Amino acid sequence: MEVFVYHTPELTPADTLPDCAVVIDVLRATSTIATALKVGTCAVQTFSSLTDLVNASQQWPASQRLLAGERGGAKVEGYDLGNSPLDCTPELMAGKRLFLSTTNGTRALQRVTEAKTVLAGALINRQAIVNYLLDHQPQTLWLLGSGWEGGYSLEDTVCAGAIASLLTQTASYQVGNDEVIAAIALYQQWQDRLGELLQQASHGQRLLRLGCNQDLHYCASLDILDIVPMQMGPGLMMTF
Ligand code: 3SL
Repeated sequence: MEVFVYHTPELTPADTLPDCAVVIDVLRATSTIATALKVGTCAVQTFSSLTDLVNASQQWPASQRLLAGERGGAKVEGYDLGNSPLDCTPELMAGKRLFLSTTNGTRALQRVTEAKTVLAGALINRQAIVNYLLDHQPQTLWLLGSGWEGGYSLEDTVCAGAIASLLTQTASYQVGNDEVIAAIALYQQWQDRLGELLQQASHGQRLLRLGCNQDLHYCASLDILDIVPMQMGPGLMMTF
């Protein structure tokens, strides 16, 4: 088995897909997807386009849907929610379908939507994702960071390193590209100060300016959710 790290969707090879892709958007789309599923939403349907989201959500009864939209870190006007995992309470989510569009995370999910298996990974569900990968052993694995508008994101790469460091300690997974080694080194340097790293990251800074301090604290918490969000249809994330 070979593991590859790609920092952004733009850096992935154009004409191929892996057996399994773990899409990572620590701040905050994949942290939100994992949390929403953990607290009882039936499914999270993801869209890169807000228009597509609105059209699809209208096929669903109003009492059973929630619309979550984020652009530039802020909630899209008129939507029920933005993209804060802390808004995902059992009271709000239970039994509902969450329709979600974010700046980068949902776009990264779209890049690999045709892969055989697509998972949503974050620091909060890192161990659950690793357990799945060790049990299922896909031949080729991409750890795909969402980045920010085509650029590198520190927090996604540290999460890729957190996953890869556990996988490559086993005999099952070989290093597929240099980015894996760099991501592991980043994680090893910051593993005891993940909160501090997220605060230094440019998107962390953006969210701090928007008052999202608690989100950063939560998204930096390692291995707190035992949940594996998996794509069950195009863009449709459910629990495994
Ligand atoms: O870019 C994204 O997909 C979002 O996760 C960004 S934010 O953290 O909601 O601002």
